[in-house]
Parts: sequence; C-alpha cells; structure tokens
Amino acid sequence: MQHHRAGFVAIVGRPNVGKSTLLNRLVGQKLAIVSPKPQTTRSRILGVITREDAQVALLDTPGLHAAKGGLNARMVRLALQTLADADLALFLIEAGPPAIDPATRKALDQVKQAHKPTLLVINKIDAVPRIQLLPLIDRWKELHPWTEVYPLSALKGENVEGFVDALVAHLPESPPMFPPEQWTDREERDLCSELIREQLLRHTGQEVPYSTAVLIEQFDESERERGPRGLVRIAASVLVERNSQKAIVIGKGGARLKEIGSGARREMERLLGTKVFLQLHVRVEPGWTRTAKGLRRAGYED
Ligand SMILES: Nc1nc2c(ncn2[C@@H]2O[C@H](COP(=O)(O)OP(=O)(O)OP(=O)(O)O)[C@@H](O)[C@H]2O)c(=O)[nH]1
Ligand SMILES: [Mg+2]
Repeated sequence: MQHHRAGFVAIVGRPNVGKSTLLNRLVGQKLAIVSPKPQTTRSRILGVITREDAQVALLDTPGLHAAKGGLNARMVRLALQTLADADLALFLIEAGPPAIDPATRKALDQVKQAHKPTLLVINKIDAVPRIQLLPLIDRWKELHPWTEVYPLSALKGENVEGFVDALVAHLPESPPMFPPEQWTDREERDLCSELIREQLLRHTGQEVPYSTAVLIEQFDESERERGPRGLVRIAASVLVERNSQKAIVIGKGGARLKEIGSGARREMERLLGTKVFLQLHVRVEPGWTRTAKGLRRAGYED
C-alpha cells in the first residue's frame, strides 16, 4: 500500500510576484485576493488540497519587503514565521532578466536562513520570451541548492499540471491533517471582508490602499435559505487613516464608494451563491496602521 503524505507548504517571495494567484490556481478557488499593487496580502491564508494519497496544506503569505514597523512589519514577521513552521517552502520569483535586485537578494537570504527544503518557482513565464528562461534558471541554480526549479504561469495555468505531484513528493509521510471537506481556515465573512479590500485596491491609487482595512459589522444569514429570494445582509466599515482618504474612497457624490460596493457585492454573490445586500460605511481611524491598538481595532491581532 502506498503511504499517505501530508504537510504544510509556505508560499513566500517578494510582493506582487503572484503568490496568491498560485494559491488560487492550485486550490481551484478564489481564496486570496489578487491585485497589481504590492502588499495585497496581509495575512496567512490556508488552502488545502486533499487527494487519496496526500494532503497539501498551502500557506499564502504577505510579500517579503523592507518594513519599518506597524502593519508592514507585522506582515513580514508573519511570512517569516510561516516559513519557519513549514515542511516545505516555495520561493516565488518573476520571470525576467537574470539580474537580481537587492530586495530579491534579501528575500533569498531570508529563505536560505530558514534552512527548509525549497522549490524555486519562476512565475509569469507567459510574460517573457522563452529564450530568457534558460539563462534565468541557470543563474538561479547557482544561488541555492533548490530542491527543484519550476517555471510556470500561475495566471494562465501553464506548466501547473504536475506541480502538486512535485510538492507531494517532498512532503513527509503523515496522515491527513484536515478533514477532507475542509479547504481553508477562512470564514465566509473574512473572505467577504477581503473582497471589499480587493475593490479598494482596484479603485484607489497611491497610498490609500495601504491605509485601508475592512471590518464586517453585520453578517446576517437569517434570510439565506429562502430559495430564489435568499439573501445575506452584510454591513462593513472601511477604515482609513485620514479625512482626505475618506473623501477619496467616497468619491464625488459617493460615486467611488458605490463602484467599490457593487464590485464587492458581485464577487460576494459568486462566493456565497446567493444575493447579497451590502452596506459600506467609511470611518477615519487616525494612524491605525502604526500602533498596536490601531491594528487590533482594524482586526489584525498578533
Ligand atoms: N502575466 C502574469 N501575471 C501574473 C501571473 N501571476 C500573477 N500575475 C499578476 O501579478 C499581480 C500580482 O499577483 P498576486 O497574486 O496578487 O501577487 P502576490 O505575490 O500575492 O502579491 P502580495 O500579496 O502583494 O505579496 C496580479 O496583477 C496578477 O494578475 C502570471 O503567471 N503571469
Ligand atoms: Mg498575495
């Protein structure tokens, strides 16, 4: 009989390299929000793949970056802690020219210091000419004794087939850690709160996304099971740090907040499989990203 394998796999790398896109691709569900802006992911997100012979517990993490304190430092700590606790690590980079920037070099050093078996994943191969790939692989092979080097495109799904097999091969023999029906540790209300933050990232520029948090104030499912008339009522607060940011989020005559709300509502309806009635309210919480108390109030418990 074949032995069952199971373990935790940490997905780490610089911001924006496609870690969350890869998580979603592998789990086959939109679990982590994705955006073209760096520092999209703020927490550790579990996605479980269960098969007959194995269970892979993937952990998406915030991007590794130079952080001075507050929310950003907390995000980097969380990523490094997840790496330290994992059985196997995936270090994601973006395909491109072989030159390595100092920030990527620093992230590589952090991965080396973790002393974990690590697969190098070269993501976004759809975005570069094939001819660039071999020199890039050679360059990176010189830098670390990778368990394996795996070029793929998380967005397009190129070369993703077989990737889970590659992960399983490096996991310890172990019984499953989660019941087969469990695919995440996120509650629906957390996922909904993130869907609002995703729209905020999409509809606001510059510093605003980094100053926002979303708190679900009400998640009323009492009318959910009414068949075609089923409904979930959700009320959420959008926290910002300054009055000027509040004005930006609301927009002229409330136009931007309306767009954010309807975008988020559509995504929630897809997730929950029912109609959603969503109310958003913008609140100023001065400097919440910088103090422990502020972080707690914004739902980022340590
Ligand atoms: N062309 C291309 N774009 C990709 C690929 N994977 C991800 N992206 C894009 O890269 C951007 C960042 O993706 P995310 O998955 O949010 O990146 P992340 O590493 O989780 O970023 P943080 O959470 O900020 O650390 C998004 O615009 C994605 O659509 C890929 O394989 N090819
Ligand atoms: Mg992410």
